[in-house]
Amino acid sequence: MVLADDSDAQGMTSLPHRWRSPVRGPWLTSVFGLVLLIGIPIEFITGLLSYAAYDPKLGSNDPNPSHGAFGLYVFNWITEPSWLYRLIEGVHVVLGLVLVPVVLAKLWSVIPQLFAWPPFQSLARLLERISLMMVVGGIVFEMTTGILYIDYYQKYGFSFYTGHFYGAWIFMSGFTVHVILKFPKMVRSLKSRRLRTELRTGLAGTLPEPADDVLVASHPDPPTISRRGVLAMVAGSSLSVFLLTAGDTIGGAMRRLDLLGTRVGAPGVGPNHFPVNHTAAAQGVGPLQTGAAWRLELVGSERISLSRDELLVMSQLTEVLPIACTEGWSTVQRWTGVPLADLARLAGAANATSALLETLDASPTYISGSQVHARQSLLALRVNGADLSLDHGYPARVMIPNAPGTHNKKWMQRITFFEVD
Ligand SMILES: Nc1nc2c(c(=O)[nH]1)N[C@H]1C(S)=C(S)[C@@H](COP(=O)(O)O)O[C@H]1N2
Ligand SMILES: [Mo]
Repeated sequence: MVLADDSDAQGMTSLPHRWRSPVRGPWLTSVFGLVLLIGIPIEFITGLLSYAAYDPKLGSNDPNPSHGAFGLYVFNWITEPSWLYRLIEGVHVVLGLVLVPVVLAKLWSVIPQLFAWPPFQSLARLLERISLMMVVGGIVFEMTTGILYIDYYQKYGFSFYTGHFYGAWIFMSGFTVHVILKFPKMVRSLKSRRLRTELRTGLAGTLPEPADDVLVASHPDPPTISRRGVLAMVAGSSLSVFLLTAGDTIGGAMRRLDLLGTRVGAPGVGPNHFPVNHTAAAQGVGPLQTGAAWRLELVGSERISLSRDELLVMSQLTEVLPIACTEGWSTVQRWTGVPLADLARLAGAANATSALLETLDASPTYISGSQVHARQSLLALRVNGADLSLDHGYPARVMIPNAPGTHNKKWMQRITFFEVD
Protein backbone atom coordinates (compact mmCIF):
# COMPACT_ATOMS: atom_id res chain seq x y z
CA MET A 1 0.00 0.00 0.00
CA VAL A 2 1.30 3.44 -0.83
CA LEU A 3 0.63 6.06 1.78
CA ALA A 4 -0.47 9.38 0.43
CA ASP A 5 1.68 12.39 1.11
CA ASP A 6 0.67 13.37 4.62
CA SER A 7 1.98 16.92 4.59
CA ASP A 8 -0.49 19.47 5.77
CA ALA A 9 -0.79 23.12 4.86
CA GLN A 10 1.96 23.97 7.35
CA GLY A 11 4.38 21.52 5.83
CA MET A 12 4.31 19.12 8.75
CA THR A 13 3.87 15.42 8.83
CA SER A 14 2.06 13.58 11.53
CA LEU A 15 2.20 9.86 12.04
CA PRO A 16 -0.36 9.07 9.36
CA HIS A 17 -1.39 5.55 10.20
CA ARG A 18 -1.81 6.09 13.90
CA TRP A 19 -4.55 8.70 14.10
CA ARG A 20 -7.57 7.33 12.29
CA SER A 21 -10.62 8.85 13.97
CA PRO A 22 -12.80 10.40 11.26
CA VAL A 23 -14.33 12.95 13.67
CA ARG A 24 -11.03 14.53 14.67
CA GLY A 25 -10.59 17.86 12.90
CA PRO A 26 -10.19 21.62 13.33
CA TRP A 27 -13.93 22.29 13.75
CA LEU A 28 -14.33 19.87 16.64
CA THR A 29 -11.08 21.06 18.24
CA SER A 30 -12.28 24.66 17.92
CA VAL A 31 -15.56 23.92 19.69
CA PHE A 32 -13.62 22.61 22.69
CA GLY A 33 -11.17 25.50 22.29
CA LEU A 34 -13.96 28.05 22.45
CA VAL A 35 -15.36 26.56 25.66
CA LEU A 36 -11.89 26.68 27.22
CA LEU A 37 -11.27 30.19 25.91
CA ILE A 38 -14.27 31.29 27.98
CA GLY A 39 -13.71 29.00 30.98
CA ILE A 40 -9.98 29.35 31.55
CA PRO A 41 -9.87 33.14 32.04
CA ILE A 42 -12.66 32.71 34.63
CA GLU A 43 -10.47 30.11 36.37
CA PHE A 44 -7.46 32.43 36.29
CA ILE A 45 -9.31 35.46 37.64
CA THR A 46 -11.16 33.57 40.38
CA GLY A 47 -7.87 31.86 41.26
CA LEU A 48 -6.00 35.16 41.63
CA LEU A 49 -8.84 36.65 43.66
CA SER A 50 -8.77 33.59 45.89
CA TYR A 51 -5.08 34.21 46.61
CA ALA A 52 -5.82 37.90 47.20
CA ALA A 53 -8.46 36.91 49.77
CA TYR A 54 -5.67 35.52 51.95
CA ASP A 55 -4.42 39.09 52.25
CA PRO A 56 -0.87 38.10 51.35
CA LYS A 57 0.50 41.31 52.81
CA LEU A 58 -0.37 40.07 56.27
CA GLY A 59 2.15 38.21 58.38
CA SER A 60 2.45 34.57 57.50
CA ASN A 61 -0.78 34.25 55.51
CA ASP A 62 1.09 34.17 52.24
CA PRO A 63 2.97 30.94 51.68
CA ASN A 64 4.59 32.47 48.57
CA PRO A 65 6.87 35.03 50.20
CA SER A 66 5.87 38.40 48.74
CA HIS A 67 4.94 36.72 45.46
CA GLY A 68 8.01 38.22 43.80
CA ALA A 69 7.03 40.04 40.64
CA PHE A 70 3.58 38.48 40.90
CA GLY A 71 2.63 40.29 44.11
CA LEU A 72 0.19 42.46 42.25
CA TYR A 73 -2.29 42.79 45.07
CA VAL A 74 -2.75 46.51 45.56
CA PHE A 75 -5.98 46.36 47.51
CA ASN A 76 -6.96 45.15 50.96
CA TRP A 77 -9.34 42.24 50.63
CA ILE A 78 -12.90 43.52 51.09
CA THR A 79 -15.29 42.34 53.82
CA GLU A 80 -18.57 42.92 51.96
CA PRO A 81 -20.57 41.34 50.50
CA SER A 82 -20.08 38.37 52.81
CA TRP A 83 -20.93 35.83 50.08
CA LEU A 84 -18.37 36.99 47.50
CA TYR A 85 -15.50 34.66 48.46
CA ARG A 86 -17.94 31.75 48.61
CA LEU A 87 -19.01 32.52 45.04
CA ILE A 88 -15.44 33.02 43.78
CA GLU A 89 -14.11 29.81 45.30
CA GLY A 90 -17.21 27.78 44.43
CA VAL A 91 -16.94 28.87 40.79
CA HIS A 92 -13.19 28.23 40.74
CA VAL A 93 -13.41 24.67 42.07
CA VAL A 94 -16.66 23.54 40.42
CA LEU A 95 -15.89 25.10 37.03
CA GLY A 96 -12.36 23.71 37.23
CA LEU A 97 -13.78 20.21 37.71
CA VAL A 98 -16.46 20.70 35.03
CA LEU A 99 -13.76 21.71 32.53
CA VAL A 100 -11.77 18.50 33.06
CA PRO A 101 -13.75 16.48 30.45
CA VAL A 102 -13.44 19.38 28.00
CA VAL A 103 -9.68 19.57 28.54
CA LEU A 104 -9.34 15.81 28.04
CA ALA A 105 -11.43 15.97 24.86
CA LYS A 106 -9.39 18.91 23.58
CA LEU A 107 -6.14 17.04 24.25
CA TRP A 108 -7.51 13.96 22.49
CA SER A 109 -8.56 16.05 19.53
CA VAL A 110 -5.09 17.57 19.01
CA ILE A 111 -2.99 14.46 19.57
CA PRO A 112 -1.76 14.38 15.94
CA GLN A 113 -0.48 17.95 16.40
CA LEU A 114 1.38 17.03 19.59
CA PHE A 115 3.24 14.28 17.75
CA ALA A 116 3.79 16.24 14.54
CA TRP A 117 7.26 15.81 13.08
CA PRO A 118 9.63 17.64 12.69
CA PRO A 119 8.72 19.52 15.86
CA PHE A 120 9.64 22.90 14.40
CA GLN A 121 10.91 24.37 11.17
CA SER A 122 10.98 28.06 11.95
CA LEU A 123 11.24 30.41 14.89
CA ALA A 124 7.47 30.90 14.84
CA ARG A 125 6.93 27.13 14.98
CA LEU A 126 9.48 26.79 17.79
CA LEU A 127 7.62 29.46 19.77
CA GLU A 128 4.39 27.63 19.13
CA ARG A 129 5.85 24.32 20.31
CA ILE A 130 7.18 25.90 23.51
CA SER A 131 3.85 27.56 24.22
CA LEU A 132 2.15 24.23 23.56
CA MET A 133 4.36 22.52 26.12
CA MET A 134 3.47 25.22 28.65
CA VAL A 135 -0.23 24.86 27.86
CA VAL A 136 -0.40 21.06 27.96
CA GLY A 137 2.01 20.63 30.88
CA GLY A 138 0.43 23.59 32.68
CA ILE A 139 -3.17 22.44 32.41
CA VAL A 140 -2.35 18.88 33.44
CA PHE A 141 -0.37 20.23 36.41
CA GLU A 142 -3.11 22.67 37.49
CA MET A 143 -5.85 20.05 37.19
CA THR A 144 -3.85 17.41 39.03
CA THR A 145 -2.72 19.61 41.91
CA GLY A 146 -6.21 21.12 42.25
CA ILE A 147 -7.95 17.75 42.40
CA LEU A 148 -5.39 16.25 44.78
CA TYR A 149 -5.74 19.31 47.01
CA ILE A 150 -9.50 19.15 47.39
CA ASP A 151 -9.16 15.44 48.06
CA TYR A 152 -6.64 16.08 50.85
CA TYR A 153 -3.76 14.35 49.09
CA GLN A 154 -0.84 16.67 49.62
CA LYS A 155 2.07 14.32 49.74
CA TYR A 156 3.96 15.84 46.85
CA GLY A 157 7.17 17.60 47.69
CA PHE A 158 5.99 21.20 47.37
CA SER A 159 3.32 23.48 48.79
CA PHE A 160 0.01 23.37 46.90
CA TYR A 161 -0.34 27.16 47.19
CA THR A 162 3.06 27.83 45.69
CA GLY A 163 2.75 25.18 42.98
CA HIS A 164 -0.79 25.99 41.87
CA PHE A 165 0.00 29.72 41.86
CA TYR A 166 3.18 29.68 39.79
CA GLY A 167 1.83 26.79 37.70
CA ALA A 168 -1.07 29.05 36.75
CA TRP A 169 1.27 31.84 35.63
CA ILE A 170 3.33 29.47 33.50
CA PHE A 171 0.18 27.95 32.04
CA MET A 172 -1.36 31.36 31.34
CA SER A 173 1.79 32.59 29.56
CA GLY A 174 1.63 29.60 27.21
CA PHE A 175 -2.15 29.93 26.95
CA THR A 176 -1.89 33.58 25.88
CA VAL A 177 0.64 32.82 23.13
CA HIS A 178 -1.42 29.81 22.07
CA VAL A 179 -4.63 31.86 21.81
CA ILE A 180 -2.92 34.63 19.85
CA LEU A 181 -1.48 32.09 17.42
CA LYS A 182 -4.60 29.96 17.07
CA PHE A 183 -7.44 32.46 17.32
CA PRO A 184 -7.76 33.14 13.56
CA LYS A 185 -7.78 29.41 12.84
CA MET A 186 -10.36 28.82 15.54
CA VAL A 187 -12.70 31.44 14.08
CA ARG A 188 -12.18 30.09 10.55
CA SER A 189 -12.80 26.51 11.68
CA LEU A 190 -15.90 27.37 13.69
CA LYS A 191 -17.33 29.04 10.58
CA SER A 192 -16.53 26.01 8.43
CA ARG A 193 -19.43 23.96 9.83
CA ARG A 194 -22.76 24.73 11.46
CA LEU A 195 -23.33 23.46 14.98
CA ARG A 196 -27.02 22.96 14.26
CA THR A 197 -26.27 20.75 11.26
CA GLU A 198 -23.77 18.71 13.27
CA LEU A 199 -26.31 18.15 16.01
CA ARG A 200 -28.69 16.73 13.40
CA THR A 201 -26.10 14.43 11.81
CA GLY A 202 -26.06 10.86 13.04
CA LEU A 203 -23.42 8.19 12.63
CA ALA A 204 -24.29 7.35 9.03
CA GLY A 205 -23.76 10.92 7.84
CA THR A 206 -20.49 11.45 9.73
CA LEU A 207 -17.70 12.24 7.27
CA PRO A 208 -14.20 13.57 8.04
CA GLU A 209 -13.46 17.28 7.84
CA PRO A 210 -11.50 18.40 4.73
CA ALA A 211 -8.14 16.61 4.73
CA ASP A 212 -5.97 19.74 4.37
CA ASP A 213 -5.28 19.95 8.10
CA VAL A 214 -2.83 18.14 10.36
CA LEU A 215 -5.65 17.20 12.76
CA VAL A 216 -7.63 15.35 10.09
CA ALA A 217 -6.79 11.68 9.58
CA SER A 218 -5.32 11.03 6.18
CA HIS A 219 -6.55 7.44 6.34
CA PRO A 220 -9.70 7.60 8.41
CA ASP A 221 -11.44 4.52 9.73
CA PRO A 222 -15.21 4.31 9.41
CA PRO A 223 -16.91 6.35 12.14
CA THR A 224 -17.90 4.64 15.38
CA ILE A 225 -19.32 7.84 16.89
CA SER A 226 -20.78 10.99 15.33
CA ARG A 227 -19.59 14.50 16.13
CA ARG A 228 -22.79 15.09 18.04
CA GLY A 229 -22.04 11.88 19.91
CA VAL A 230 -18.63 13.24 20.92
CA LEU A 231 -20.14 16.56 21.96
CA ALA A 232 -22.91 14.81 23.92
CA MET A 233 -20.36 12.59 25.66
CA VAL A 234 -18.21 15.53 26.74
CA ALA A 235 -21.16 17.73 27.70
CA GLY A 236 -22.74 14.81 29.56
CA SER A 237 -19.51 14.16 31.45
CA SER A 238 -19.23 17.82 32.44
CA LEU A 239 -22.86 17.91 33.52
CA SER A 240 -22.37 14.75 35.60
CA VAL A 241 -19.29 16.24 37.26
CA PHE A 242 -21.31 19.37 38.02
CA LEU A 243 -24.22 17.45 39.52
CA LEU A 244 -21.96 15.18 41.57
CA THR A 245 -19.77 17.93 43.03
CA ALA A 246 -21.60 21.28 43.10
CA GLY A 247 -23.77 20.31 46.08
CA ASP A 248 -20.67 20.79 48.20
CA THR A 249 -21.01 24.52 47.81
CA ILE A 250 -24.58 25.10 46.58
CA GLY A 251 -25.98 23.04 49.44
CA GLY A 252 -29.67 22.34 49.92
CA ALA A 253 -31.08 19.30 48.13
CA MET A 254 -28.04 19.23 45.83
CA ARG A 255 -25.83 18.18 48.73
CA ARG A 256 -27.53 14.79 48.57
CA LEU A 257 -26.36 14.32 44.99
CA ASP A 258 -22.87 15.23 46.01
CA LEU A 259 -21.40 11.75 45.55
CA LEU A 260 -18.02 12.95 44.27
CA GLY A 261 -17.89 15.86 46.68
CA THR A 262 -15.51 15.68 49.58
CA ARG A 263 -17.67 17.04 52.39
CA VAL A 264 -20.65 14.69 52.34
CA GLY A 265 -20.83 14.04 56.06
CA ALA A 266 -22.09 16.43 58.71
CA PRO A 267 -21.16 14.92 62.07
CA GLY A 268 -23.05 17.47 64.17
CA VAL A 269 -26.68 17.17 65.28
CA GLY A 270 -29.52 19.70 65.55
CA PRO A 271 -28.37 23.30 65.08
CA ASN A 272 -24.80 22.03 64.70
CA HIS A 273 -25.73 19.73 61.81
CA PHE A 274 -23.47 21.08 59.08
CA PRO A 275 -20.18 19.89 57.55
CA VAL A 276 -17.03 19.60 59.59
CA ASN A 277 -13.66 19.69 57.87
CA HIS A 278 -11.25 19.30 60.76
CA THR A 279 -12.87 17.60 63.75
CA ALA A 280 -11.81 18.33 67.30
CA ALA A 281 -10.51 14.78 67.64
CA ALA A 282 -8.42 15.10 64.49
CA GLN A 283 -6.96 18.38 65.74
CA GLY A 284 -6.27 17.02 69.22
CA VAL A 285 -8.70 19.38 70.95
CA GLY A 286 -10.71 18.00 73.87
CA PRO A 287 -12.68 18.93 77.01
CA LEU A 288 -9.46 19.33 78.97
CA GLN A 289 -8.62 22.53 77.09
CA THR A 290 -12.17 23.70 76.36
CA GLY A 291 -13.80 23.08 79.76
CA ALA A 292 -14.50 25.48 82.63
CA ALA A 293 -10.86 26.56 82.85
CA TRP A 294 -10.88 27.95 79.29
CA ARG A 295 -10.26 31.67 78.92
CA LEU A 296 -9.83 33.89 75.89
CA GLU A 297 -6.80 36.12 76.08
CA LEU A 298 -6.92 39.56 74.46
CA VAL A 299 -3.67 41.42 73.87
CA GLY A 300 -3.51 45.08 72.86
CA SER A 301 -2.18 48.01 74.79
CA GLU A 302 -3.80 46.06 77.61
CA ARG A 303 -3.87 42.38 78.34
CA ILE A 304 -7.12 40.86 79.59
CA SER A 305 -8.64 37.44 79.76
CA LEU A 306 -12.32 36.50 79.60
CA SER A 307 -14.27 33.38 80.46
CA ARG A 308 -17.02 32.14 78.16
CA ASP A 309 -19.65 33.40 80.61
CA GLU A 310 -18.08 36.86 80.59
CA LEU A 311 -18.18 36.85 76.79
CA LEU A 312 -21.83 35.73 76.80
CA VAL A 313 -22.97 38.74 78.86
CA MET A 314 -21.33 41.23 76.50
CA SER A 315 -23.51 42.76 73.78
CA GLN A 316 -24.15 40.04 71.16
CA LEU A 317 -24.45 40.23 67.39
CA THR A 318 -26.14 37.69 65.14
CA GLU A 319 -25.07 37.37 61.49
CA VAL A 320 -25.75 34.87 58.71
CA LEU A 321 -22.30 34.09 57.36
CA PRO A 322 -20.78 31.40 55.16
CA ILE A 323 -17.81 29.21 55.84
CA ALA A 324 -16.26 28.94 52.39
CA CYS A 325 -13.27 26.61 52.29
CA THR A 326 -10.49 27.00 49.77
CA GLU A 327 -11.34 23.44 48.77
CA GLY A 328 -14.60 24.70 47.26
CA TRP A 329 -17.20 23.44 49.74
CA SER A 330 -19.19 25.91 51.79
CA THR A 331 -21.98 26.18 54.32
CA VAL A 332 -24.06 29.16 55.47
CA GLN A 333 -25.17 29.39 59.12
CA ARG A 334 -26.48 31.93 61.63
CA TRP A 335 -23.78 32.85 64.13
CA THR A 336 -24.10 34.78 67.41
CA GLY A 337 -21.29 36.27 69.43
CA VAL A 338 -19.28 39.37 70.33
CA PRO A 339 -18.26 41.84 67.58
CA LEU A 340 -14.48 41.64 67.03
CA ALA A 341 -14.30 45.44 67.11
CA ASP A 342 -15.67 45.41 70.68
CA LEU A 343 -12.92 43.01 71.73
CA ALA A 344 -10.29 45.24 70.11
CA ARG A 345 -11.63 48.22 72.04
CA LEU A 346 -11.61 46.20 75.26
CA ALA A 347 -7.95 45.36 74.70
CA GLY A 348 -7.15 49.03 74.22
CA ALA A 349 -6.61 48.64 70.49
CA ALA A 350 -9.62 50.44 69.06
CA ASN A 351 -7.62 51.33 65.93
CA ALA A 352 -6.15 47.88 65.34
CA THR A 353 -4.55 47.61 61.91
CA SER A 354 -4.23 43.82 62.07
CA ALA A 355 -4.68 40.96 64.50
CA LEU A 356 -3.17 37.56 65.13
CA LEU A 357 -5.63 34.75 65.89
CA GLU A 358 -4.18 31.89 67.94
CA THR A 359 -6.00 28.64 68.59
CA LEU A 360 -5.83 25.59 70.84
CA ASP A 361 -4.71 23.44 67.90
CA ALA A 362 -1.89 25.80 66.94
CA SER A 363 -3.10 27.02 63.56
CA PRO A 364 -2.57 30.78 63.79
CA THR A 365 -3.59 33.29 61.14
CA TYR A 366 -3.45 37.03 60.65
CA ILE A 367 -6.46 39.15 59.78
CA SER A 368 -6.48 42.73 58.57
CA GLY A 369 -7.68 45.83 60.40
CA SER A 370 -10.66 46.05 58.07
CA GLN A 371 -11.58 42.49 59.05
CA VAL A 372 -11.33 43.37 62.76
CA HIS A 373 -13.65 46.33 62.26
CA ALA A 374 -16.01 44.81 59.69
CA ARG A 375 -19.69 45.21 60.59
CA GLN A 376 -20.23 41.42 60.56
CA SER A 377 -16.97 40.15 62.11
CA LEU A 378 -17.57 38.34 65.35
CA LEU A 379 -16.27 35.94 67.93
CA ALA A 380 -19.07 33.38 67.64
CA LEU A 381 -20.18 31.57 70.80
CA ARG A 382 -23.41 30.14 69.40
CA VAL A 383 -24.71 28.90 66.07
CA ASN A 384 -28.35 28.66 64.97
CA GLY A 385 -29.45 29.46 68.50
CA ALA A 386 -27.40 26.72 70.23
CA ASP A 387 -23.96 26.60 71.80
CA LEU A 388 -21.22 25.76 69.32
CA SER A 389 -20.44 22.05 69.30
CA LEU A 390 -16.87 21.05 70.04
CA ASP A 391 -16.34 20.18 66.35
CA HIS A 392 -17.57 23.61 65.32
CA GLY A 393 -15.16 25.43 67.58
CA TYR A 394 -16.52 25.49 71.14
CA PRO A 395 -15.91 27.57 73.28
CA ALA A 396 -15.47 30.35 70.69
CA ARG A 397 -14.82 30.70 66.99
CA VAL A 398 -13.95 33.74 64.89
CA MET A 399 -16.26 34.43 61.93
CA ILE A 400 -15.14 36.93 59.32
CA PRO A 401 -17.34 37.97 56.40
CA ASN A 402 -16.07 37.22 52.87
CA ALA A 403 -12.90 35.47 54.02
CA PRO A 404 -11.47 32.03 53.17
CA GLY A 405 -12.85 29.43 55.58
CA THR A 406 -9.45 28.83 57.09
CA HIS A 407 -9.61 32.33 58.65
CA ASN A 408 -12.75 31.38 60.60
CA LYS A 409 -10.71 30.05 63.46
CA LYS A 410 -12.20 27.54 65.87
CA TRP A 411 -11.14 26.85 69.49
CA MET A 412 -9.83 30.40 69.94
CA GLN A 413 -7.22 30.97 72.57
CA ARG A 414 -5.72 34.40 72.04
CA ILE A 415 -6.27 37.49 69.88
CA THR A 416 -3.38 39.92 69.61
CA PHE A 417 -4.29 43.30 68.13
CA PHE A 418 -1.60 45.41 66.46
CA GLU A 419 -1.77 49.15 65.99
CA VAL A 420 0.93 49.88 63.44
CA ASP A 421 0.72 51.32 59.93
N1 LIG B 1 -8.59 26.12 65.07
C1 LIG B 1 -8.91 25.75 63.81
N2 LIG B 1 -9.77 26.49 63.11
C2 LIG B 1 -10.11 26.15 61.85
C3 LIG B 1 -9.55 25.01 61.23
C4 LIG B 1 -8.63 24.25 61.99
O1 LIG B 1 -8.10 23.23 61.51
N3 LIG B 1 -8.33 24.64 63.26
N4 LIG B 1 -9.93 24.70 59.93
C5 LIG B 1 -10.30 25.85 59.13
C6 LIG B 1 -10.77 25.54 57.80
S1 LIG B 1 -9.62 25.00 56.67
C7 LIG B 1 -12.06 25.79 57.42
S2 LIG B 1 -12.54 25.63 55.82
C8 LIG B 1 -13.07 26.19 58.40
C9 LIG B 1 -14.21 25.25 58.39
O2 LIG B 1 -13.74 24.01 58.76
P1 LIG B 1 -14.56 23.10 59.77
O3 LIG B 1 -15.62 22.45 58.95
O4 LIG B 1 -13.54 22.12 60.24
O5 LIG B 1 -15.09 23.97 60.84
O6 LIG B 1 -12.57 26.24 59.70
C10 LIG B 1 -11.29 26.76 59.82
N5 LIG B 1 -11.00 26.93 61.20
MO1 LIG C 1 -10.54 25.04 54.65
